[in-house]
Amino acid sequence: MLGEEAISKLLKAGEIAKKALERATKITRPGVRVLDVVNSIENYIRELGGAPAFPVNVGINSVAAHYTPPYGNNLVIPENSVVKVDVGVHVDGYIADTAATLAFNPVYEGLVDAPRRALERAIEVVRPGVRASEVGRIVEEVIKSSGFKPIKNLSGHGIERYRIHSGFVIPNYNDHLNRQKIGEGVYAVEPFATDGAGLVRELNSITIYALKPTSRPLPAQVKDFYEMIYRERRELPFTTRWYIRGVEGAARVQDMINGLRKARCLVEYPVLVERNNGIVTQFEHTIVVTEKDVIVITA
Ligand SMILES: [Co+2]
Repeated sequence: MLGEEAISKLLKAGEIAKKALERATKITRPGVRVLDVVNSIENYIRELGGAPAFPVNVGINSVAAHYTPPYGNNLVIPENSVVKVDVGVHVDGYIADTAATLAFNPVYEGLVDAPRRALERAIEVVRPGVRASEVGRIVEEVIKSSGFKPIKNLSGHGIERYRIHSGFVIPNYNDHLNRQKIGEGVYAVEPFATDGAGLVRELNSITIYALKPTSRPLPAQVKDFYEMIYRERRELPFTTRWYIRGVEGAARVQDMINGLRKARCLVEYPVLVERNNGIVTQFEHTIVVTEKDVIVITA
């Protein structure tokens, strides 16, 4: 059950996420440093009274998700690229998640348009009692009829307080094995399309992490670091650049990450790339479903 307070915080998170994504689409262009984009958006989220629900993700070309630039990184948005920006905002743990794709070459117009229209069509059917697989069926149909493939191993998701992925999966295809039905709650719908294989694989590179609670006592070297992040974020994703103060600090924070991994209290999110290096496009909105209403809080 979503109470009045929860709904008002969700609406606020949605409003901030929408504004942050709008700013992202204005400042993201070829030649701009990706690190400057994410810093600007994350600061803007804080200025507006929210906090990032996860580090701003920027996926260039075949990178589908889970990349944020690390501290000091000089990656620049390339000419003719396709860029996805995925923004999450939380207000007191209530999360809004939204994404859009920008293409800097008109040849990609169709590929960008496919998940945008799939999202529009999918949102129209979301209401209590509808199967998640029905949403997926529509996403698949729209993307395939545009001549592209949906990415099958990426999906939309239920959202709970301080939890980006509740365990509820909204597939991007007609997944007959998924018997879940939409009920009252918060859902992110996020169609991904590609001209590649329609699957992502993990790279070795990791820039996004989350804490994993443990019942065992934490080693002394990582205890303060763990507790500082847990107080602020609980199990919401974070990135190391948020905690680095200067180049010397970078080595210290990396030691902390290694310590958390060793203590088995770290979740790592490898960068996801299209299996055939196809170009990937994505749009995403967060939807609040109540008994009476279906509200797209990021639109
Ligand atoms: Co999402």
